[in-house]
Amino acid sequence: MAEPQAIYLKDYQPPAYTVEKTELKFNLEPHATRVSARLHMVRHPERKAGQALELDGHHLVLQRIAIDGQELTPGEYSISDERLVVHQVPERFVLDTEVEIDPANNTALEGLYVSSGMFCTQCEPQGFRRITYYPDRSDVMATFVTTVIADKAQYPVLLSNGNPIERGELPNGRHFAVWEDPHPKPSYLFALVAGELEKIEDTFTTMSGREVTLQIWVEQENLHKTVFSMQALKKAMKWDEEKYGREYDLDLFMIVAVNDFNMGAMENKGLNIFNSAAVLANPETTTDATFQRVEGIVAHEYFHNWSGNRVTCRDWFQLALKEGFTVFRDQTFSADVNSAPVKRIEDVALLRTAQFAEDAGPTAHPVRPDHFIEISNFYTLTIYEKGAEIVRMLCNLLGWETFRRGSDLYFERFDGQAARVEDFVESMAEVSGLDLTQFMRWYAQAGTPQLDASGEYDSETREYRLRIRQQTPPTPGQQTKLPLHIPVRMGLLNADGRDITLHINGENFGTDTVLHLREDEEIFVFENVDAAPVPSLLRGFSAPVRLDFPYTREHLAFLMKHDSDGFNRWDAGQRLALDIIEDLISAHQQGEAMTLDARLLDAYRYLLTTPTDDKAVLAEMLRLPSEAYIAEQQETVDIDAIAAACKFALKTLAHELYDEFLTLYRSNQSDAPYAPDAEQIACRSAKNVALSYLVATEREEALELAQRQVDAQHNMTDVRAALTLLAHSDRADLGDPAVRAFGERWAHDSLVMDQWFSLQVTRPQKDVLERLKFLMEHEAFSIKNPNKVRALIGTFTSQNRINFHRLDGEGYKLLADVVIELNRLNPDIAARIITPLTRYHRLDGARQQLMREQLERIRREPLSRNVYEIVEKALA
Ligand code: B3K
Ligand code: ZN
Repeated sequence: MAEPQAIYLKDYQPPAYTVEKTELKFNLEPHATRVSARLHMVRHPERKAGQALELDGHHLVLQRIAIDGQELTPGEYSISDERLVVHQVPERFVLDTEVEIDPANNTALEGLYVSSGMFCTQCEPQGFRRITYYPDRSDVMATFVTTVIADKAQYPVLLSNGNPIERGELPNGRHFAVWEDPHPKPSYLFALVAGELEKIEDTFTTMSGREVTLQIWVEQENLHKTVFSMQALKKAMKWDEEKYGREYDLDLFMIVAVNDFNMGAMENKGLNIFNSAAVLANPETTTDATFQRVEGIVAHEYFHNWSGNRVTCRDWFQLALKEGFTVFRDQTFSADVNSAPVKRIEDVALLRTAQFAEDAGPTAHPVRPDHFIEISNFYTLTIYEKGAEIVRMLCNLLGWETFRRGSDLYFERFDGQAARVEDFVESMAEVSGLDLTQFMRWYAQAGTPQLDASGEYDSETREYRLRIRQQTPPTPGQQTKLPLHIPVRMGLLNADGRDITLHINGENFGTDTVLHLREDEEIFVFENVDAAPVPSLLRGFSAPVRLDFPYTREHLAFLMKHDSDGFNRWDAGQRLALDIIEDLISAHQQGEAMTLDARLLDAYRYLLTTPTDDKAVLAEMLRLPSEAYIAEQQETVDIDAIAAACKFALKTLAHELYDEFLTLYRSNQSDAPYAPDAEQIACRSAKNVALSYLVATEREEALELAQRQVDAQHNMTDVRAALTLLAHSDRADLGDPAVRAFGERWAHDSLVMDQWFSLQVTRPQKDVLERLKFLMEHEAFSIKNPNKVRALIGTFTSQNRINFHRLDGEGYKLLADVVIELNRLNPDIAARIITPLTRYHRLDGARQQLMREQLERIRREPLSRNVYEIVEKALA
């Protein structure tokens, strides 16, 4: 195979010919679907006349081609696996093609495929070229009319984008439906669904008084799991009107749930297609965390209607333009309708573990990459989460009102167009008058900036001097970095724990301000300071950076209690725990006995005994930093020492504070009917965190509480939490039967079986890999279903660090086997699931060697572009 070639942003050119109107006709058959396309095309005004017409088309079988009604002879065009070239075309013409495709054998789940007997599509980023010949790029925006024809008995429901305009019967038991989407859109937003589906329906009246019909289409047995998503959709529609002034623009909005789906969901115009795991929810089967995830994803896809669909991306290098902004929008929505501080804590925790790791690893890339081999590999935490942090920084720099005006300007100016990152940032610069030139570097430089801060108090001058240095580490292909414009929100606390008023250059900045760091190093001088203060830095996590300050443990305990910024109170607690766990890690490495610094106990005792009305935040504060987060802080990662230290810290806290945890557990018990609302979620979260400590003591009483919580079957959040604790304990006599019973009870529910798989492969026991292999033979498992692969393999390799990194290399070998198989079936999933194998650079020599061996074994296979690109980077 020829080596896949990279594509560069600097080579961008508009297409030679663009499409104004697209008419499609699908004659659906699982193994032989006929797709006819009539494209009304015209030369792009910026491209010179007389050029050949090049269309994308991935492994299509051409049946017919005509221009302006004239069939072409074979000499007039040429075809390869990826392209159709017509050597000569007029300035304006109508192109007709007909191709045949095989959706039933489409295991890549891109383009048109069959999932649980229904036809569905996934076209972003480049799936449409698997359906028909087309300029499959986001800067070609056309209106669509789509006719779907299928067997009526098997596929009674026929859906596509836009509004239904006609339907009827055909001979031989077939029927048809015609859909028209009046909003010009790129091909990646095309969607089609055909199957035996049922719907729930509701309506939403927009702010201008139009009534929109809302439908959620699912398999009949899932109808009872749609109510929550419908509510979430309505909330999101209302929120986008109130917050951003954005109204929905069609008379119909549909969501369809499908079982085989590579990602969470897809924002196709008027017809969002969802992974069933991201839309179906019910108290009996769904945990609080999943309810919140579902709500966030429903909102995210809906918000794309403006940030992504009405204004789309000029090219795929601009992916963060829609994803960063839309994630920021969904984060703000979730914060508004749930616990805002917990939402921020969760988002930052994800960023600091997973995104920082990506930014420090072999696949690090800028939020706007300048080249790629396979764009599907760039649906990453960097594009999504760091992209959202950049938009958040802009919002904080401008203030909400001005940011909103910038957003209005952007939507108005680029409506119906394909835009670039510059267009968004320049809209923000224009409304605010700010110079955002240096800020643009956030999009261009990969790597997480490191901030080193230190403070000095001068009692003579009554000045506090805060020195901050910034430095972004080298990343692949980017050896040197320029200083960024970094907003550092901060305050200074006096000895009583109160914020003091900040004076800089004689000016009063109140008690909380944003410092603008622009140089490699800057000193900020605060005047009129009575005594040495404790700085609270990077409040609300005002920039996606690592920040070090030489805090003592006393400082951290003090900030944990007193900081007026809720996020920084949590973060101080995390820093304190991390610092103390790092001592335990050293002790373990030196073969010494571990002892837990009493300051962590005191901090926990304080948290457990001080009344609070924010139980959700309390629960977060009681959680120790994750092993993944701790690993992120280490130069050389010692998998075993981290696990031993965490276990020791957990058990010590649990034994010492048993009564306090028990009180917390008991005081949050409730028999109230389940609701996934913020107040109940907070109680369950506090209760289940308490239970995790109680069970860590292995006392009979604690195990009984867990057992009773499982038996009560009150809701899935409680059952899953307690069952996981039992299954992970050393008490196989309790864990095994409970796990077995759960598996039998839920054998009919595929989404619950995913949870059942996950909770078993996160067990710390040494035989877990063998159990995993056994579970891969289970009838509920299928390597072709991405949810199953994620539940078993993904969960194991990313969350069961100690067993994945077994020293005999069996964990790595298993992952490589799966990657090799998926490389053939579903390259997108193969290239995602491989990630843990690429993160070997900071491990010990023996493990590095074992992991590289597996990567090299994969490299010897005939590889998809997806896996090729990742493996090449990992081994570079
Ligand atoms: N835009 C889609 C992602 C599609 C990815 C395809 N490989 C989901 C989202 O971000 O809303
Ligand atoms: Zn998105």
